[in-house]
Amino acid sequence: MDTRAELEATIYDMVQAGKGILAADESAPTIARRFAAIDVESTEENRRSYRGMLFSTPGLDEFISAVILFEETLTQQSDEGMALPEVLARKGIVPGIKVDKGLQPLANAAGDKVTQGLDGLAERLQLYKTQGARFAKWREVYPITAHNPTALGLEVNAEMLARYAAICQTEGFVPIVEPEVLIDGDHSIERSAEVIEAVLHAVFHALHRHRVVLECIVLKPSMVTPGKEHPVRATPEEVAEATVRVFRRVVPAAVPSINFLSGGQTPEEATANLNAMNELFKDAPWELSFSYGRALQEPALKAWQGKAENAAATQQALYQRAFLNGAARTGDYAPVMETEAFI
Ligand code: 5MM
Repeated sequence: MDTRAELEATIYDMVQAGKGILAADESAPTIARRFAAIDVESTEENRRSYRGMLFSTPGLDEFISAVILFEETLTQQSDEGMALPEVLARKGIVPGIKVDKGLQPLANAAGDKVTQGLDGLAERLQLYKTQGARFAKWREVYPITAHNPTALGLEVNAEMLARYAAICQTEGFVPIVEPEVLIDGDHSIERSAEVIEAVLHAVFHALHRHRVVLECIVLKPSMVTPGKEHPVRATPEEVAEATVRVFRRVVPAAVPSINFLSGGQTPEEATANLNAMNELFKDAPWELSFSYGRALQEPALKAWQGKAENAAATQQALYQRAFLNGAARTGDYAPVMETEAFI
């Protein structure tokens, strides 16, 4: 298969009606924080056991088309001795890999950050391909303050995402392009809209300069919401309208799928907001989907508590959130389903 055909086949498998992406690519410090919240130590065995349990959830493939993995997971095995990427692939779920190496402060742009990891990326992708990965993910992070993101931050982060995406496509990997605009702060929904529009404008300009094939990327952005400390919460309809208004201005219709991150929204908020977008904007030019980490995993982690005897409850909790977000993909979710669907 040539590279373009490989990219198209992967996009076809990743972007499916009624399905979205599970982000299970927490780096070592992040998974340690998630486990600490349930009083579980972040050992390699605990991470293997937890992720193996998630990926073996019966019926996961009904609502999940792809899973983003952390590097270590590519070489770990299930309790039955099968490589974890293979556990997913056998269910028809596409395994992918987070390839960025985390954040550093951006020099001369106080408050902004930039992601590391471009050195040797092509060679790493060649190895990851032999381990079963077919797509990659890279995250840039933008804080919102009175001064951030700076003009320099917008430019440098966009350039990093575009260089990463171009390298991925050259190696036959579909790039998930993740510009995360943080929800932290007391900013208004209007300020969030202004920043996200500027961020995406810069990102798509850079993707164009680097000749990235837009038909073969997945965009993983933040929704337009007020900051977490803003006194007024927005309704799902307000979030949907503000988000789609901005995205129509700056995301070309050639992009097949927008898979939102949850970014600190509660699982219920993330589902309701996605649902409102699909209910109100059935004519949107892109799929409006999810690539949630916390919003899919939080209830599963609470159910697990690090105990093998809670495996069935853990899988049930993940399946329920995947089911509800599957419903949100078509605008068919209702909050009442939170309690009714699985009793
Ligand atoms: C799952 O977390 C991913 C890796 O984060 P770190 O590098 O900080 O460990 C992260 O990129 C995640 O995929 C996105 O933030 C989306 O996850 P949420 O929880 O925001 O939906």
